[in-house]
Amino acid sequence: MSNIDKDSSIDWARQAYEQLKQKQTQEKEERQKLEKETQEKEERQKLEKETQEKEERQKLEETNISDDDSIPELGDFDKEFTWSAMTLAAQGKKINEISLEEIDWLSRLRRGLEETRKGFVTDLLDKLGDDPLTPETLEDLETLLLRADAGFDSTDKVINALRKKLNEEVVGGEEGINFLKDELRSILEAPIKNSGKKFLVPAKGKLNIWLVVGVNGVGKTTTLGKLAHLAVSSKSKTLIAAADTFRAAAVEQLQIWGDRSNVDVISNKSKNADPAAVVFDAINSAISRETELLLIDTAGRLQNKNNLMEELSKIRKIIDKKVPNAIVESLLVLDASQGQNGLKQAKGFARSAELTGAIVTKLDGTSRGGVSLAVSLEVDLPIRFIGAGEGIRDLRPFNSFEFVEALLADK
Ligand SMILES: Nc1nc2c(ncn2[C@@H]2O[C@H](COP(=O)(O)OP(=O)(O)OP(=O)(O)O)[C@@H](O)[C@H]2O)c(=O)[nH]1
Ligand SMILES: [Mg+2]
Repeated sequence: MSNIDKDSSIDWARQAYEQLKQKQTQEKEERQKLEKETQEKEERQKLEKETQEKEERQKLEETNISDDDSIPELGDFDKEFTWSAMTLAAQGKKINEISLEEIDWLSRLRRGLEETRKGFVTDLLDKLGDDPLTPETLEDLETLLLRADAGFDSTDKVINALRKKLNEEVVGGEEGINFLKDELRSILEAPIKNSGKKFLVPAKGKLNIWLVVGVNGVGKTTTLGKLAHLAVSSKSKTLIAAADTFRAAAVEQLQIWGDRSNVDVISNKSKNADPAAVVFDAINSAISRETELLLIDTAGRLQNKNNLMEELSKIRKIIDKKVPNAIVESLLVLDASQGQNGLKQAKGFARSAELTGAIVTKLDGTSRGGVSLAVSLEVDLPIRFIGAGEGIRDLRPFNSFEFVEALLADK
């Protein structure tokens, strides 16, 4: 190798060295950047989880604070009271038979349905006035029913009946409203009549098992807590099974509701406990305690939808095998604010969860209360209870007369 050659080879080598050095630095920087990003992501996730857990804890604590909201108080003698009392009187109640619980609930229901009513009835009543019904009012009514998420089938049924009546005679405003109320009631009543039970109450001296099912967040656990309160108020020996073992805070949430009504909760706090095993234990306890009503809370979300249905049928098998004589109800909880989506859920669950009834929650603050009609007509499910608020008293047995009156209440 000549000197020049040697020099240029050193040059070449230096350049190569520099290049490698640069590459190494670059790679090192990239590695550091990646490590930093991963670390930041992990920290962010940790923080999010902590915030979420903190929020869940806070929510649980808040539920705990408003502890004695189980006893209603008599409010003012106002329009709300008068309306509630008249609604009870219209069902044949005598003055001395009217309870504060009923008045309190009707006022809450009326207030709860305000949003649905605003978008639906107030408009209609405004348009109608005292004038007779016209084909145009029917068109308006059609739009309003659909907007309240009553669904196409219910809307068609009501509009066709009204149209038929209108073709036969002149229908005054008030008469039209009364006819409408009858039609709505008959839709809601049909599945209740088919079921042979006007109201769902636990049979005395027997084991009744109510499975509370539904997609996540619709209000299953809250509803179950309120059901426990209702059952205890009507002196049924009650027990709760915490079969939602998927969500970490579920047992704690249920325990709070159990404490509020003085009802024991059977649970298994270990991670990934088998829900069917919890139900098995709960049935054993129910038998030895001579429980009349066993309420079972179930998960709303699992890894996928098939798992959820499989889990429900596994629970059901345990019940059928262990206590074949128990009176079992499978109650689907529906969030009214989800409107037509709830209808889809109902159809899905009806296929695989042997549903016997529905509970419509969150009727307060939604304008989609009409979905109750769609569920009755299209899924033929009797609505058994309705919830209109987060408090312990905000759930009552479903009464189609009161529901329709509250939905169509005058301003
Ligand atoms: N406004 C209102 N909120 C309600 C009603 N029922 C339940 N909620 C609220 O809805 C939220 C979810 O309720 P949960 O009872 O935890 O629902 P869940 O179906 O058990 O949820 P998962 O167990 O996660 O599937 C809570 O914040 C409840 O307070 C109701 O009738 N009205
Ligand atoms: Mg729950």
